Amino acid sequence: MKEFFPKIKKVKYEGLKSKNPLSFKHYNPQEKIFGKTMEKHFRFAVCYWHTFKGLGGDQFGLSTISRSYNQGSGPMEIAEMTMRAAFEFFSKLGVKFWCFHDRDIAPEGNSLAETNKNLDKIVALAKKLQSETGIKQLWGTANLFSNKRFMAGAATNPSPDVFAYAAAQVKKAMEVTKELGGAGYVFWGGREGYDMLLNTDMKRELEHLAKFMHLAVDYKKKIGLKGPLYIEPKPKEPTKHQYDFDAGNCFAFLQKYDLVKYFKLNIEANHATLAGHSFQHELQYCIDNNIFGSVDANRGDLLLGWDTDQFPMDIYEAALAMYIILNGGGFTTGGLNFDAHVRRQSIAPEDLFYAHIGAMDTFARGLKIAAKMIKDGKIDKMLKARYAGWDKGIGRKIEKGKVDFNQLEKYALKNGEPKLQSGRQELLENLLNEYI
Ligand code: XLS
Ligand code: NI
Ligand code: NI
Repeated sequence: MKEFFPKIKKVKYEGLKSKNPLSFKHYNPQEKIFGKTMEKHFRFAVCYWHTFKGLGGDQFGLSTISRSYNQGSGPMEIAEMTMRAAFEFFSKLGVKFWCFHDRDIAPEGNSLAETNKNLDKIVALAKKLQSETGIKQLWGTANLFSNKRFMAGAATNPSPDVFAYAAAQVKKAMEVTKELGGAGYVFWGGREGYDMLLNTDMKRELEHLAKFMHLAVDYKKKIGLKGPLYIEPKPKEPTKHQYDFDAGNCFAFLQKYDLVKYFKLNIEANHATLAGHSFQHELQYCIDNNIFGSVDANRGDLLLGWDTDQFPMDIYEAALAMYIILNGGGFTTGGLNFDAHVRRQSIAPEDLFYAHIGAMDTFARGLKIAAKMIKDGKIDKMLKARYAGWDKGIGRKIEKGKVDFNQLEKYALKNGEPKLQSGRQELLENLLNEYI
């Protein structure tokens, strides 16, 4: 069998002493943390679009990267070679999951029927490779944003014909996900948003979006697709105002349209920061509201204002994220998908490995640091102490709904000025640095 990464052998855990850049220094899949292997903690996934279809193009220039699997006599041959290259990559890297959009893996034909046929052919190959390698699909999704037919949205398009086309595409993508045993299904509302309100009936568009989601729920039940549906929030890009702005905004939408029980969220780090939140904020918000599902791990750039989708190499960020995820009970059906691409100057095939190895090691360190933070318990103790007033006396009465404004006024008049307590931010930052 032809190898697409002939210079790369299976990447192994070699520990800190190793000088081999193609080895893990921290990610040891079988090492247990809190009784669970690292492999199970993370459920790492490689994304197909950036890793195999991203070739370094940007708004100012075309591709910089050429891959051996991207040269062939036609789009179907390229699709097949890319799929084989992808499974070679997953196996050598040692990840157990992958994620893809329908259009990443197979080209569009001249009609929807032909497109579906192309997809079926490649899915059959993917299924075979999955069963040969034991690698599974973390989630499936449909690309409802690249083709020009979706320029004004998919489910929120002013035209019902586009809505119908998008529905047909999602129907098929859900069938494919079922066929491959995917553990979930993602909706990222690529073009679901608007650029100006003078040409947009926002209320109607959001109602259509809800309708679309209900139809998806019905179809999921009908075909017995397992795992949750996920919404992936993002505040802007490609549209100026995306409807799934952030976790809070998605939760309001899900509640208003009676969809909460079918959906969880897929939180992407770079989308969180674009929305003016931290990655941790979005994770905590989801956990607190029981809508935490999966993660698209990446990072943005402080100096750039767009979705740079860089590999997550920041140990602080990874530690804080893992602290929240661990405290929240960890992943169940979801996992950690690297929605990230190598920079356009990183043109060598081995750069794909360096990127993923570095990111997996970063998260492994994050996990170990988070486990130390939890075991030590100092941070949690300080947090609890800060709210201790609510466990007794007047605090307890308020929480239990036992007092009204009159009684609270009486209490305030009698007790006078509340005693202040320090928030201890610097001390906490020092503590965090100690764990790191
Ligand atoms: C784009 C999104 C996209 C989703 C899947 O910004 O992150 O890649 O994860 O459609
Ligand atoms: Ni994403
Ligand atoms: Ni993104």
